[in-house]
Amino acid sequence: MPRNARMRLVSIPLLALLAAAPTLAQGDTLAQVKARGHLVCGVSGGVAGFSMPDGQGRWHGLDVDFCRALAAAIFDDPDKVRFIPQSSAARFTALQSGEIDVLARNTTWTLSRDTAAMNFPVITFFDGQGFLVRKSLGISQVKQLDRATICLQQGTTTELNTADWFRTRGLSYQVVTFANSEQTLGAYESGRCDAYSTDKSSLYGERLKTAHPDEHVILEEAISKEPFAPGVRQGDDAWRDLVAWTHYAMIDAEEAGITQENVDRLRGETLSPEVKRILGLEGKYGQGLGLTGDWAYRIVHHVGNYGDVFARNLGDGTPLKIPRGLNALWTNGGLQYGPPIR
Ligand SMILES: N[C@@H](CCC(=O)N[C@@H](CS)C(=O)NCC(=O)O)C(=O)O
Repeated sequence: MPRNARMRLVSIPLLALLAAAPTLAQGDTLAQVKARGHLVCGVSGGVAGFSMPDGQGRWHGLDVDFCRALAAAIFDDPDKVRFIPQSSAARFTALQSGEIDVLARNTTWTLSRDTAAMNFPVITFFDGQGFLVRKSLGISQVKQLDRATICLQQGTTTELNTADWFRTRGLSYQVVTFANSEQTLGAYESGRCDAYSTDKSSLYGERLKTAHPDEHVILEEAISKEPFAPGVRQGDDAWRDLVAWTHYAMIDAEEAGITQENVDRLRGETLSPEVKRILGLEGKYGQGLGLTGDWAYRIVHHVGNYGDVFARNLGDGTPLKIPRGLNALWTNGGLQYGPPIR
């Protein structure tokens, strides 16, 4: 099938799904969330480090903590969130119909998604698409997957990037697609595919779910840009601001040295004007967001700064051990940069 035909096949369902969304939710999401008494957050059903329920049904991960941070800012309570798992195919309709207030689900910000029906206020994690292969294949580069069969998930950017990458290099490949990561991993493990492709950050956890993680390797290369961003509905600027500034508060706090561990102690010390503004001790910066002055303090106190959240869910102290890489602060050579709270 020519490349363009394949692209059309993949992108039309997205637009059709969005157009067919039952009732378009309207209006003031923050007011609705406050009136309801909790946030409803769309997450993935099981991506280790991003959103995954534990044995007790408690959700963990970077996306989960982002939703908890929003709840902390709004309610002073990070537990006032309901998590609703979303498949890759259904996630955008769930947002459109109002089933969820925000989509925090390892979702890549692309132009077609942004212009079809939603907004992406801020990039919370910079990623790229990778490949998991058996070590016994003896390969170290993606181009060595010429003539390979690749397992991946439907309705994702992974599908589109793979087509681009192999076709532009004149390499042949076969794709087998599945509706969720459990099926995709199952097929890869059963030997149906030579490689499992998805966002590199997801592959760290997927590899650990295999029966023998040591027998598999994530290739070094990333073949695409996958900027993960929370999704909100179009036409609600106030909610979009709050979602963006929730992330920026965590970045600015990290840059200013305000951590979950020291934030309460700091409040009693002599502080720089910048730290005072973040903690809500100077100025009225919560007002513009429809929140109290201590909104950013609440986020760090209950959930942590971005570095705390990264370390807890993805860092060296976790089984995933994902390097900060592009997600380091800009002051440390990364891309995470928060505009000033002032
Ligand atoms: N970032 C890509 C891929 C996102 C995606 O759906 N990844 C899959 C593969 S790890 C996933 O989250 N699966 C979780 C699930 O099926 O519950 C996108 O936005 O299209």
